[in-house]
Amino acid sequence: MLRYVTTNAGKLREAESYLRDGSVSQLDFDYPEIQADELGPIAARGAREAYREAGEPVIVDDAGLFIEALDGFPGPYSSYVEETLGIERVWHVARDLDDRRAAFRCTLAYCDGESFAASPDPVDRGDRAAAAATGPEDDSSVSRNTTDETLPVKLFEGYVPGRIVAPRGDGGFGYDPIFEHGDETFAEMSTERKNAVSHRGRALEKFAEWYADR
Ligand code: ITT
Repeated sequence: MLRYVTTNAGKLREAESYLRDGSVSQLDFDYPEIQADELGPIAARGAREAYREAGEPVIVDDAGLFIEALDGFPGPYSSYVEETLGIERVWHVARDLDDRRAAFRCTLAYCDGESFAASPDPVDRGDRAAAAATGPEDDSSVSRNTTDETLPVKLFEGYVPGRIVAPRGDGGFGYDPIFEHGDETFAEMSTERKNAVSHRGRALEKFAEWYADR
């Protein structure tokens, strides 16, 4: 069984709705998130940790809100900022900006302990550099399944542009009420409608296509 690794019920709802066939079940595992400027390395490291915990195929979902005029803030720190500031105050910060364009990004990381064509660098440059430094001369560190650091991980990315607005809507979760795409906020959309346009929906689409061939 494929395990969707998240503590966030909203993410799970969207993944279950997209994949529909009951092929995923939640693994409520709070993997240690490394500090990084990009989502890829965080998700890749998380997928390895989660695979070690679960012992079966896992997908880790790391997402964030990137506000253009704030150089991508809160980005990979979105979770911390939601917990500390809260979305109302993120709206207050964005309210005075001339340009309120923003984007959601999602990176899904898949790991099943097997060898496959893993995502290339710079996904986990640090891990592979470390493996290369201690391992043999050839590039077998990419495909061998010997240590957590060398477990292959496949990444799928999704992106959706929008803008920050005053909170509207009761659906969704997290930053959805302050993120407008078209003339609706994500919190005003049904799960299916959000999945059809969202960062997570796009990443799930890429994953589902790849997984069907696996
Ligand atoms: P897990 O790590 O356990 O999956 P999390 O909620 O901490 O749960 P992230 O670190 O990926 O997950 O999320 C970063 C923040 O972005 C967090 O505050 C989420 O609520 C928010 N977020 C992620 N996806 C979102 C979405 O589709 N709509 C609105 N907010 C979202």
